[in-house]
Amino acid sequence: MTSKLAALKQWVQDVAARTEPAAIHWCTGTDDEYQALVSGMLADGTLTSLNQDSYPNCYLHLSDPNDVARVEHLTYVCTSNKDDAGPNNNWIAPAEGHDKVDALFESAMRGRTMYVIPYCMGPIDSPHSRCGVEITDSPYVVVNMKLMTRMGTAALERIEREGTFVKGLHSTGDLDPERRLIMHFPEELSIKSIGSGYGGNALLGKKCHALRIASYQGRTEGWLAEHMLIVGVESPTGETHYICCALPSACGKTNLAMLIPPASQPGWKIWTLGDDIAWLHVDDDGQLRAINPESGYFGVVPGTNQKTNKNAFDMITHDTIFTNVAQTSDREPWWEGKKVGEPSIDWQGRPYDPANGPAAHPNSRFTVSATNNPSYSSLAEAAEGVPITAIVFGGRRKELAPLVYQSRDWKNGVLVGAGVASETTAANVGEVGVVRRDPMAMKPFCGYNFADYWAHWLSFDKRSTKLPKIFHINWFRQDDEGRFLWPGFGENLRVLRWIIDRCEGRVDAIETPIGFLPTADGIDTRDLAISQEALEALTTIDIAQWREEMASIGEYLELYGNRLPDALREEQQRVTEELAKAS
Ligand code: GTP
Ligand code: SPV
Ligand code: MN
Repeated sequence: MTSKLAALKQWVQDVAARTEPAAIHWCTGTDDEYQALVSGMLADGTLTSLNQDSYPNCYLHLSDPNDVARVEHLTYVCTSNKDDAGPNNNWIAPAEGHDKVDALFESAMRGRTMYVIPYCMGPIDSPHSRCGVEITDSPYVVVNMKLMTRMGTAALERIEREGTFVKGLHSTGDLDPERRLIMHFPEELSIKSIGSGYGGNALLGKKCHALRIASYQGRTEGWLAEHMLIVGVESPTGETHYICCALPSACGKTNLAMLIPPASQPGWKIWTLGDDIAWLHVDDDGQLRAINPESGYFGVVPGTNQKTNKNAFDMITHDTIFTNVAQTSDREPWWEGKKVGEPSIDWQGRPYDPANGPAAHPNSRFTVSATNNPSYSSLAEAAEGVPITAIVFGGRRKELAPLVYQSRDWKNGVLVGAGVASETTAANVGEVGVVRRDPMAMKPFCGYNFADYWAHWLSFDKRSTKLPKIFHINWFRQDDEGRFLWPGFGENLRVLRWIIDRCEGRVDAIETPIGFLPTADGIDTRDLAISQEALEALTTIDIAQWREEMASIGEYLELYGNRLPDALREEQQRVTEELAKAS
């Protein structure tokens, strides 16, 4: 063991001394290791085998009913200075944070195996990738990390070369929500998570490392870690544009990243680079480029069917781990919106009874390797990433936000991102459907003060000579009866095409105080089943409503006090004045 790995070994020993596992297993990431872990979990009931004829190598995990989503109220960013975490984060001083969480780790792994998982976020040879090691007592976490990250020996070799890695310590503990904490120590590049086995709380490479810790690192190192999908849109003439799109949790990233062009759009192709997280950096030519730190998907299951997302529907028929879905009588996985089969056993393992609510949990998830996705782009492995044409922000809004609009310039685009609001979803515990501010879809994930984050975003104006254009989308506008105005899913390609045409200067737009909206014929609506009224509602704005919205954005920004960048305050004031003039 080299001196660089000695630090890792020492940490593993220290953790073992505190948590007292029965055994320690260093993960290599091989298929044999995966199969052995699956067998062990099938034997002890952690996993159930699904129908191996129709769903080969698919397994079901039913989690504790108290442990089915992220827990933002139990998630902390522990910086030395409270203001560095900002009003957007829960905070405790690092020493106190360590004491509190370490107490819960005392003997937490007694009788269990402790797994040491070296992993690499991003292509294994990319200079933009970052490594981590997660220590966990959950074999379910290990198999998920195997599907979601470049895990095992190659990552350990990179750690040995570089000598640096993010330390993530995880234990499922006793799953008591009172004894659950997700703690981040960005100054130490470390994470401690206990009391939950659920995705974002337990797969520490994902939100904890690749967003909270990485966003903090990105600020000091000059890059961005974002809650964004990366998608390639190839035209019939073979021109491909790459777009990054930030949408809050359960607001359509996975679906957009692998959409299938409708029959009315012949010759168009979609390539998936990533469905949840993008790391963005400026290359030597001043071009913003993105890599996806992940190599698999932890996706929302409900709503996935042949029509909405055939790519996902097909890719989860084999080599998939399902969490908290229902089962049919012949042990196929079942969920609301699947459109085939009937539930027989619900997500809590009970005989299905509609009186108990949905058969699958609304936040039930699939875990699959990206290689299962037929639209996976080989460029997802490119060390330099892909050049980004457009950045798109969005939210889930019944009202107000139009289908799509373009910001005026970078500064205005940062305001558009900072002003994002969205209805809450089942991805976090708590009330669903409440509109809240979710700037850049990063409210739960930014590892430092949003004011400093917006300043960092604004600074890219000077770092890059080829900045992408910034847009805002909303697939979720509803009519008075609660029906979606926009058909969504594959038809969203029409909006992506408008975005690309705007970037290429190929289509006119209507200038409004909030930005540029499509003209009446701006979006291709050929063969689209949509009424003229709906289209008009989707592509116009209500100035009075927007004056209220901009005032509310102004109040929100002021929560950040004198750390708020002047440029953002001025831009909010400028738009406020434009709206006043227009009314
Ligand atoms: P996270 O993994 O939580 O970050 O979610 P996500 O942003 O990847 O969301 P996902 O694509 O999984 O979609 C969440 C839910 O929104 C699913 O139930 C989808 O069926 C639904 N959805 C996605 N795209 C659309 C759309 O264009 N229109 C409508 N009406 N629903 C959509
Ligand atoms: C999200 O909640 O945004 C997810 C799922 O992508 S989790 O990994 O749990 O964060
Ligand atoms: Mn997400």
